[in-house]
Amino acid sequence: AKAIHLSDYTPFGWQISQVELTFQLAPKATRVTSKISFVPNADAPSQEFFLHGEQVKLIWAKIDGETVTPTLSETGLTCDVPQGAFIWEAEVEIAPEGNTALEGLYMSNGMYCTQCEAEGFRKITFYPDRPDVMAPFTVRVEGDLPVLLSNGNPSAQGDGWAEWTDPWPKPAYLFALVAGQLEAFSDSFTTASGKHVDLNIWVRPGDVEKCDYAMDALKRSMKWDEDVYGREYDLDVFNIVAVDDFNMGAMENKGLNIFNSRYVLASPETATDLDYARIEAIIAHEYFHNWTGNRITCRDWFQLCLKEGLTVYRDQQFSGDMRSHAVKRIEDVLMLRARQFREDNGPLAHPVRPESYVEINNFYTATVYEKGAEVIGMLKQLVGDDSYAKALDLYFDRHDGDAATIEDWIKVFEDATGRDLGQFKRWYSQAGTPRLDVSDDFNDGTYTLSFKQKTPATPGQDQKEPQVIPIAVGLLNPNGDEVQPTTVLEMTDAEQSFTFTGLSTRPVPSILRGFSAPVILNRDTSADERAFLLAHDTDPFNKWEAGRALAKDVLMRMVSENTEPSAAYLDALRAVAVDETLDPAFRALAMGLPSQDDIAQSLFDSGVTPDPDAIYRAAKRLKRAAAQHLLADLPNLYGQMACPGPYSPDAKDAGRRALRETVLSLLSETDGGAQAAVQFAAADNMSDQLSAFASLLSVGAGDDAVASFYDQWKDDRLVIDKWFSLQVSYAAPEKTAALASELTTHKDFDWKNPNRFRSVIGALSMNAAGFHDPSGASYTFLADWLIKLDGANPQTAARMSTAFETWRRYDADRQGMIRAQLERIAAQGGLSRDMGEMVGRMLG
Ligand code: DPP
Ligand code: ZN
Repeated sequence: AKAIHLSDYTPFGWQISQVELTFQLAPKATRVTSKISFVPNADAPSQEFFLHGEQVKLIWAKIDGETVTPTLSETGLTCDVPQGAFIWEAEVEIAPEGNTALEGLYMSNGMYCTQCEAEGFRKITFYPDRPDVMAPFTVRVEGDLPVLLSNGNPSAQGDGWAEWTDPWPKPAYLFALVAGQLEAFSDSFTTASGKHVDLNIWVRPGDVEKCDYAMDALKRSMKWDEDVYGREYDLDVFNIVAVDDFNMGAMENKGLNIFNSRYVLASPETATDLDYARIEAIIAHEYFHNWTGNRITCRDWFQLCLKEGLTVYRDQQFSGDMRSHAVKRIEDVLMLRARQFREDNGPLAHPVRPESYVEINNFYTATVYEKGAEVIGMLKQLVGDDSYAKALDLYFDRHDGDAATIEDWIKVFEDATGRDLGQFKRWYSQAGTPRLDVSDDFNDGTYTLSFKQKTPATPGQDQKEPQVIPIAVGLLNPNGDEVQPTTVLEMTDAEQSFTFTGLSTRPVPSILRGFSAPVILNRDTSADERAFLLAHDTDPFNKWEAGRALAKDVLMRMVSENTEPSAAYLDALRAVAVDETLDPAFRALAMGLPSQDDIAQSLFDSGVTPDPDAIYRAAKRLKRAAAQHLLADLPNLYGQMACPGPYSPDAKDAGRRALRETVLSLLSETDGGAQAAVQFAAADNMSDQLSAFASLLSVGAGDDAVASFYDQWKDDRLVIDKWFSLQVSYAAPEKTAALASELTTHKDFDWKNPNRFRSVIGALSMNAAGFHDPSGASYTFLADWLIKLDGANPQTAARMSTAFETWRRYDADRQGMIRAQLERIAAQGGLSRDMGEMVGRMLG
């Protein structure tokens, strides 16, 4: 398949003033009639009239009422058209029932729904399916179902039909249609200017009582976007629909968001604290897209980070405001390192704004989303809060209704601040995680910090230029008092030094506070200094980071030198665990060990070939040592962190439960799961039940729980997803592949459902030691399933293939086995464009 390049962008030759669609729904043969008013685009070069269309059967087409015979191809049609404005009409037939790719119009449990981002609309009808073509839509839905929904406001309805009008011009990827046997959980919101908005969350009957938290999150999001960004909602109704079969988390279709049901439905009995937090964040994310994505959209798919980076940044700000900024920042960085750093340091590395792609679905990545959000956070630090607010106002003002670019985005910051951001733009074009080496010097009251930045080569980019790196720094004196509050150093050169004067003693530096830039900081730091910062740093992120670095140093030495767990670390761990001045959520995060994948990457970076078994054993050993060291404190802490009263998903109680979970998991190492079994039996909420279940599985005492959990929850698909995934996540390395394989024969294993597929095959790829078991069984198992799923759902299959992206870190045997699997996939006949591109890049 051919690559598409950013540099080849040309505007479409026409604009569309109006779209009218009629759907006659039928599972095997849905008819779609379109009437589209085209007007020549004076700004575009002259070109052939081409409409995208895939897997749609053309019944007839007319131009200005006269039948025409277009030339059809696999990807669309061309047709002779008049010089000036004209009206295109066509009728096509599509088959939603057979659509297992879950892109375009498809069916999920008897309900019709759509997913059009990025290029699914072309599977619904012939259309210029590109984001820079924006138009107002009117949609008539006909079908023998009680609920018939589309974008915008309801404009008319009757028996078996409904008509929707969306006055806001939008690109086709924001189109949505839903029809089914649905019930609404309803509420309303009054905007700052007094406009009444009906809010509905549409779910299957029986799920209505699981919508209150999502609704509450929606109302808080609407209010927050008014308060913080001055953005009001712009339609009379906002609908959300929960569907069980969905490739992604959720989708921001104008006025009709469609969600993977796992990010909507929650009750204390069935959803964990983490589920609640994710629901809040994703409801907010999709709602915030109404301004950053929908009112201002992307000119082309290379600009995806324009809407995603900004919207992730906004949802992170929101979650921080709703919960705790310190905890949220640590969680976001954990995720960034786990997913984006991993991507950025392997064969799939690409810039935040890629310059070419074969299949755009492969670029909905941690780099575009999470690094895209980091870039905005850096921009805000560099210009300051007031200028950020000014620039955003200008962005909304200047670009409302536009399909914009990163250049437009940067320009509003330049115009609002008078700064030249030319160098900053490299964050969008250079892939790879910059390494920041630090050295320091103290002389005569002057403290000097010297930095060197270097970004490793990534595919297609051998040479990197220096980037603008905001380095937030504070200084402590040896008593632990802050002698220099946080200041942001602006590094622009490859090597640069900064001085602090008037100091009476050599300070202890706290560098990259708040994780002010997405870089890897290298500095020789003693365990004592890390322990000092863990105890005294006033910056909560760096306080946590000091403990994390300490744990990482210890684990890496345990792996590569087979040392004993260090006493200094265990003492520091205990100090944090029992420090009642610290937020329990923070303590839980500070007590967590770095992931095995993270250790593997760090070993690899330091020139050591990581052995996943050795890492697994060292992590186990360290956990046991920690459990022994804290033994006297654990029962007490466990009791202290109980949450009296009815379950509340708020951050305070969730933090206590998180710490209690950490304590329980340590306790289980010493009591063989006795306390966990008690908690499992007594739990009245899913957080407590699942954490007990995990502890039992992790010490190999989970058999009874596996059986009883299934019996209790067999009718709740979202909970059964957890049942599948937890077993695989905690399987012993040599048993992981066999267990996963056995679970795929379970009667509830529905491989065409993406959530269920991920709960087994995805969990396998996240169980580091199990996935990399030296037998290679997991590699073969994963490849078999990727091949099978690719035939039905290329998008989800391709995403899951990233399990192999780290393959070059490992020893020759493992590399050989993974390469063989990648080559086996590549050799399949009829491989999708999605999978073909991914495998090709990984084999690179
Ligand atoms: N645009 C969606 C989201 O990120 C993904 N398709 O919310
Ligand atoms: Zn998004």
